[in-house]
Amino acid sequence: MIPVIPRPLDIELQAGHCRLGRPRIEAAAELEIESRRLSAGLSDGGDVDTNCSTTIRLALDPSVQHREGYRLSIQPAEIAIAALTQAGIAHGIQSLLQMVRGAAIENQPLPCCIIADQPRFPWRGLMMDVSRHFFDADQVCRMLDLMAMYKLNRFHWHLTDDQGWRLPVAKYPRLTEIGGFREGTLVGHDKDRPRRYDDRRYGGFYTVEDIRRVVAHAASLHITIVPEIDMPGHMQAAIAAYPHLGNTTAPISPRCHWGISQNILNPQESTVQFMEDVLAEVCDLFPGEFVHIGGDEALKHEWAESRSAQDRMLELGLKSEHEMQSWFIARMGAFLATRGRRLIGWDEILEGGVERLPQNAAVMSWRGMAGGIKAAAAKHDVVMTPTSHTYFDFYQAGPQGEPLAIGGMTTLEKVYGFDPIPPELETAHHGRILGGQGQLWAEYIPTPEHQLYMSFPRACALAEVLWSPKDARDWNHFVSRMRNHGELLGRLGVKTGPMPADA
Ligand code: TNX
Repeated sequence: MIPVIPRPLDIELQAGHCRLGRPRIEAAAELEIESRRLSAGLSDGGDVDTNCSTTIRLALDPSVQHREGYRLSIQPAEIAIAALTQAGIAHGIQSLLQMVRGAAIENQPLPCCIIADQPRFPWRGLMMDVSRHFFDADQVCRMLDLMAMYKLNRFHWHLTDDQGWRLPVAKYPRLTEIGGFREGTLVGHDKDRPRRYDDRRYGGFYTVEDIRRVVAHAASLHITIVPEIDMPGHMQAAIAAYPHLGNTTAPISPRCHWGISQNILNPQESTVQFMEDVLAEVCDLFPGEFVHIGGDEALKHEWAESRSAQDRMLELGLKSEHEMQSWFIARMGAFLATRGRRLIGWDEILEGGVERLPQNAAVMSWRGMAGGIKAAAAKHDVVMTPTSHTYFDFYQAGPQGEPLAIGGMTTLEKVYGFDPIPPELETAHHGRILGGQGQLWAEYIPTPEHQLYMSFPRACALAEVLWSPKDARDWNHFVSRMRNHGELLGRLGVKTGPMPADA
């Protein structure tokens, strides 16, 4: 068996074996980064037989059809990876490295074969919340490396929330100075009463250099970053820093427990301007097509209670607070369009009417798939992120014996059974489903080690769901391919969650 995850599209096993030895890598100059990564990967791949020597050739090849596809050929004395793009070469290298490391663990030579591979979906993502708990640039880069290993290619970076603002904004420094720190953190579960806090100041934020380093590292791995500035709700930290963004005069500070804040941005033109300034800096820092503006869980009580918010609603000719949220989101979409970017938001951005959503905006469907189905039918691109299958902050086992989590239960097998194309979606709209992603909400994920524990092995299952053809999916086969991966991840310093028992 070829122990590659995600399972390749097509594998032709051949007679014979390849003993790698100390391979020579031949690659054109434009594959320099990939070639270096292959050589680094091989040197930590385990014991090599130094008596024989093979050549590994990397080459761009226009006959490979898919942008991210590759062909990997393993012959007794020569290995070749061909692809249309650098990204395709990088994916081929990851497959080869998994095979080499698996073979080293099992003390077996590589079987000769020809693999022809390409992804099912273009958006194969992982979302990291760095607000509830802060994860520094090194940890982000580490996660990017692990994502690349499994061919995940979208890193959704949830940079701001009620509990902490982590993005440096030159024009509004108080966002990080004030919004980046809270006075304490909840101890135990948010549902426990009375609530207890550790009373320790907690926080942090990235520097511009941190962001640049992460963006460059992601680019070298062919991962696109999708930065998120969550608005108009989930803005308590920003309102604490700049109270004129809010609806009341009550003093507030960044939130110390979890759950949904009542604080929401006010709908005044000055606030729109402020957020445009923030997004302008986001566009300067991040090169990707999409900018995520959140839009989730924006409670509307403050708008309902505020005289000036109600006046504004009238002035704009809007009939409800939901319509006002849609108006706000549309303003952000229009601004992003002036920068050549597209807006993406959580499915609440549909609540003021799908017709109010800018036509090129995309939707992330988290409250089940219904929002995604509706958006796709209205010709919006969709990323499927339902709580039922993709919330990696939920328990993966237990709960007895597992570290405290937010709740829920998303086992590895459940993730493996996810399909981003719901059966009720008409075939004509299938192309609107860009893919899916896993969510690492961090209320109950306090450390980098714990973040990796919650991510793996579930991210492996998700990677296969998003890359491999649907009819190639086979739980028992996956479980047997997973066998080496616990050890493989262990060698990279990842302590995973429970691994599947062998079938
Ligand atoms: C809902 S999913 C949220 C997050 C929480 C998460 C916890 C979404 C768009 N919003 O703010 O962290 O639940 O599972």
